[in-house]
Amino acid sequence: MNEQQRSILVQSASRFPPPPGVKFSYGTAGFRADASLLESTVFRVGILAALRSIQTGSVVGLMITASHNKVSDNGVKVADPSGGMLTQSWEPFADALANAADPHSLLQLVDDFVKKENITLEGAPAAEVLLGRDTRPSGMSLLEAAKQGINAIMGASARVMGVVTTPQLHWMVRAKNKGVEASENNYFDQLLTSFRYLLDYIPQGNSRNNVTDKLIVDGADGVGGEKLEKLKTRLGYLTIDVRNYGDGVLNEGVGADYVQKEKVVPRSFGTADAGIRCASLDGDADRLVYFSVLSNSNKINLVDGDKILSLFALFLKEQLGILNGPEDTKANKSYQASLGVVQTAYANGASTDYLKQLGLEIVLTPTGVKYLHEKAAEYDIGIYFEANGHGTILFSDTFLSWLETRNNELASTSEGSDQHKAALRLLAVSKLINQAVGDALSGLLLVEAILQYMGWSIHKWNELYQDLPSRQLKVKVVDRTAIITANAETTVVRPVGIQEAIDTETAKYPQGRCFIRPSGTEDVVRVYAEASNQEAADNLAHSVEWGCRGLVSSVVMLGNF
Ligand code: G16
Repeated sequence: MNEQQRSILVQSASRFPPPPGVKFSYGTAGFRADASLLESTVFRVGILAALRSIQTGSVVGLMITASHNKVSDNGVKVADPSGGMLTQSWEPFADALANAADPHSLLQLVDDFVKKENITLEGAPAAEVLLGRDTRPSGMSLLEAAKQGINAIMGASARVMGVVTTPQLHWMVRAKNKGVEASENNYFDQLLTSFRYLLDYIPQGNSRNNVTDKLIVDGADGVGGEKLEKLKTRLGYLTIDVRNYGDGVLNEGVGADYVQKEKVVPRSFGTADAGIRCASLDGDADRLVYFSVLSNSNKINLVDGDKILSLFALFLKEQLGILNGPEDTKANKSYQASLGVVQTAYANGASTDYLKQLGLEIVLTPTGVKYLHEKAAEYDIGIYFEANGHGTILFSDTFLSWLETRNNELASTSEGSDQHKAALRLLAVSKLINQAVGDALSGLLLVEAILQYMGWSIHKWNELYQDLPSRQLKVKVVDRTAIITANAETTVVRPVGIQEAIDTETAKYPQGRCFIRPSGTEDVVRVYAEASNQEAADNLAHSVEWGCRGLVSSVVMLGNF
């Protein structure tokens, strides 16, 4: 780094001193904390994003959001040139940068890092970072801090995309690096065109008349509701009633996280909505769950991420089957696409059993889209979903180029045949569903198109399998980092003794399953329990929660279990 660059860095950093006594960690989805603590962190992530853009010679993204967290929190994460999450190899640098005590230690860190990564700052091609934020009031000043961080690296510039959903920003980064204009209009166009394509290829008999065209969506009082309001005016078919799109408090008694965890109706929904298909987005619209309201209480029938995954898996498997044609002609088709499913330990046991029965390969990873996405990318078609509604479908380049060729062949030899339509549907899905990250808006349109295709109501969909009763709780402990897990978070390896205690407790319940893990987005330990009936699942979760309350640093009060 030359002297001018060094002095710009030190001067800018001195305007953003870190809050004393706070340790930041790039967790499940970037940095998250009370918004008042985040200015220095966001500024420093701006520096990191600019360096990543210079190193890769591509556009990267920086999103300011705390997604499902409460409105007073905020957060920041980086989208890599592919549109996916920041490469994990840069996370230790992000941690070190966020925790550097003063501008000179920050300068030293940057100096060491650019040498280690062979990043040449002098004469580097212009770097660009797309900046987005959700609707949190703290977002505006944090966006300014991010801009200053980016500008502190010579040759780097920020392009403000404004208030966008997290998946929109990821989509824009990916699009820009593929030479497509990164605009909201283009994003909506792509979604709408592929959605209409899918509707055009619904087999006769499975007609739209079998499914009600009405959908009610809870926008979590965040950015997703606002965007859906815009999108729906261009949909043509499907009446969407968007509720909670900005008047109330973000994520308070609303949103996908609330609905999925509490299993009750969100604000503005009630028994008058019983029987209608409903969906809920989270605060930055990267999660989606469906539900139907029960007629006699505030309870719901939840259709979670596992069921969305199952619906997608069923549809894609069927389309691949049609495309391949009858068994005896398979030899001619040369390409058997691999279809894989990725879940986490939160996946309901009944969903995993169902997917196994479909004959699918299932892989488990730790919580966090960055892990699931990486695994899903190993297949020709990789479907990943967390039970909380975060997920997407990835199509490999190899498979897509084979599919394009096959589609062209079919168009000339048997246009309009079942095989040709299956090829067209698969291509449309690959364009509709966000290839960068889980996206509630594109996921919602795909669900709607598949329900139309199947001629299914939400109730019929929900009957694919019956969830095992489960309960999720969160516990405040003294130090959640004292808990270390292994085996995709299903086993606690430290503190020693706690896993045995959980196992002993779990063994008391038929079909019992239970695990604990430290959250990467909130200062809590999460407890998940599943059992043959709701009371048993609740009891198991509560007794393990009670045991966790005894976690003091690395000392476990096993007697509490
Ligand atoms: C983020 C991640 C998800 C994860 C969720 C909860 O979601 O993107 O992969 O499931 O946090 O993580 P944890 O249990 O570690 O707090 P979001 O929607 O908040 O960005």
